[in-house]
Amino acid sequence: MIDFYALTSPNVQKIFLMLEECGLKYNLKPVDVWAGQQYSPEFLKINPLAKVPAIVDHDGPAGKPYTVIESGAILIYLAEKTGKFIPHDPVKRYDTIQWLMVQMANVGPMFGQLVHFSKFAPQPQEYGHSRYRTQVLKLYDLYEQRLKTNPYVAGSDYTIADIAVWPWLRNHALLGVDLGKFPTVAKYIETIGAREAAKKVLAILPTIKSSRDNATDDNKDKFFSRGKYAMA
Ligand SMILES: N[C@@H](CCC(=O)N[C@@H](CS)C(=O)NCC(=O)O)C(=O)O
Repeated sequence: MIDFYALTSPNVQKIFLMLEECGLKYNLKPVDVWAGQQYSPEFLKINPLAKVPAIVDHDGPAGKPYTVIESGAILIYLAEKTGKFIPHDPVKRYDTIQWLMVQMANVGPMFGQLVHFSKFAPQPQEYGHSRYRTQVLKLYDLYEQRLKTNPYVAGSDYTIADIAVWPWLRNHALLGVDLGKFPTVAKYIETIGAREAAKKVLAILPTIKSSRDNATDDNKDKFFSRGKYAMA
């Protein structure tokens, strides 16, 4: 059994999708990061970085419990555990890992910053908004070009590189991205969204309680490391 520490953000959705795709059993352990629960001493023992997702696999390597943090590492761990969604062929395998890293190193941080500067920054942030919007649009274009010649991000197979990027690409409305300009990405979002596992994830997400919409100012400051929590 796997303990899955989660809320509802795109990085968490990747792990929901992977667990559902692999048919793995899991105990959902909600961590309301908008109420500061990521800083509880119990959770910090699991992830000293104070972020979800994290998993504890009670049947880890050598049959012992094993903790994994960072969504990209969790996807690789679960793919290797099950032998699913990571090809054995070396070229396809490294194509998958490369495209997983493109998501982790670029899509997550840039999309996340655009959401921050458009929805959460305290006043209009023209420079931050323009910079991150440009980065996000460049990334949508990267996937548009890539998917014109490949059905899936890493090539011919549906892999953890797709499981990693789908939750972010489907966030186009929140990001203010006009999907009409990226028709191949639009079709790809729809194709993955039609998978049984994805439909299950979309049904689970609204059932998870989060205080995101009524977080206190203090919890927001703590979450964003600002105000009295700023260190510089
Ligand atoms: N690179 C990490 C990012 C995880 C992440 O940013 N999680 C957010 C989800 S909203 C979080 O837990 N934030 C709480 C905090 O920063 O205090 C991953 O891919 O797993």
